Amino acid sequence: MTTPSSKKRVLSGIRATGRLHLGNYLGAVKGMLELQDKSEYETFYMVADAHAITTPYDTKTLAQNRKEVILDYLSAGLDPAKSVIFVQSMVPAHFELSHYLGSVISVNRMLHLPTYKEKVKQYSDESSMALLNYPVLMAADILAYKAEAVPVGVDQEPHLEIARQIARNMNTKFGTDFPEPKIFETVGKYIPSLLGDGKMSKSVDGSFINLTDDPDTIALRLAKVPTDSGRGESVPIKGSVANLLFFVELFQGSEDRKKYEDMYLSSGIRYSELKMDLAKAIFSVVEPIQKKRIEMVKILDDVINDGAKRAGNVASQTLLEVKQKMGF
Ligand code: AQP
Repeated sequence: MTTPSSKKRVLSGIRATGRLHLGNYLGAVKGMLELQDKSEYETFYMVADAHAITTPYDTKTLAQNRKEVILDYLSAGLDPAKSVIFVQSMVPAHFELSHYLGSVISVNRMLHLPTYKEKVKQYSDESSMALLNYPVLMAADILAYKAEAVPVGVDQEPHLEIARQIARNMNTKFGTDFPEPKIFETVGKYIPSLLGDGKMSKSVDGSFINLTDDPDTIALRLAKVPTDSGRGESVPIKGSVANLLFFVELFQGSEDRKKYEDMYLSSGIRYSELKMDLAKAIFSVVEPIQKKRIEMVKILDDVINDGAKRAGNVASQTLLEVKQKMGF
């Protein structure tokens, strides 16, 4: 098979299920930004609109969400001069490749994935074949570009393990030359929910802060974070207070965190003050992104059309190679 260019390829994507939150930004987009600036990488970043239909969705908002994610990408600093930015469904080779890749992984393996089991719990009446097939399509997304690095949050690691297994099986069975893709982690690889349990997630109300939130909204969301008396014999290591301290460290630094920990063990934390300072620190990170967003609307359609062509060229070449190797 033909080898990719001498540069290492990178693929990542975010589902078109709503506005990006701090978890998506810190866990995925920050890693995308870091890699697009390294000359040894060729970066492909998509909005995963076909993955959006694996959980209940609204046909009327899908088109809007698709554009919002690309706009969030551009405003956060993804640059079409450095990265191929595209819409997944505009590159049909992903879907055809997914079918071929599905032949080298077992149903049983998919049924036992923790990520699948969690989603089935969340959407028990609406868990579909598309949901079960999600990791195979994700493997196709990655392998279509023979990507070696995948900047995503750690919640995606079980899916990457599937992609590696599929790559190995394809190489052994059909003599393809897929690299085994590895996660590219960031400092914010796991951003916890504001509510205390689990990760920050678009589909869990009260768990997230969006990149597009204004200062009042951020303050309001933080105001709803459950707290305790602010004082105790040991600093909580899990739950919403522990998460607040994690956010303080992330946005204000470890010295501020230490200050609050000392207060917890002595005079007590006044959460209203902590939350006010934290809201300001978070807004200072998202404000420049929000300002850039207005400008980016002008180039959106060109980016989408150009990205589809550039991604399509690479993905259809891989598809052709796979089909030949598999006897089509
Ligand atoms: N809390 C998080 N911390 C770090 N990274 C995160 N990611 C998501 N949540 C966190 C990363 O963001 C990227 C996009 O994920 P996705 O498109 O699969 O969306 P998601 O994981 O489905 O995001 P949500 O918010 O949890 O959406 P819903 O609620 O719709 O399922 C991935 O790289 C992911 O790791």
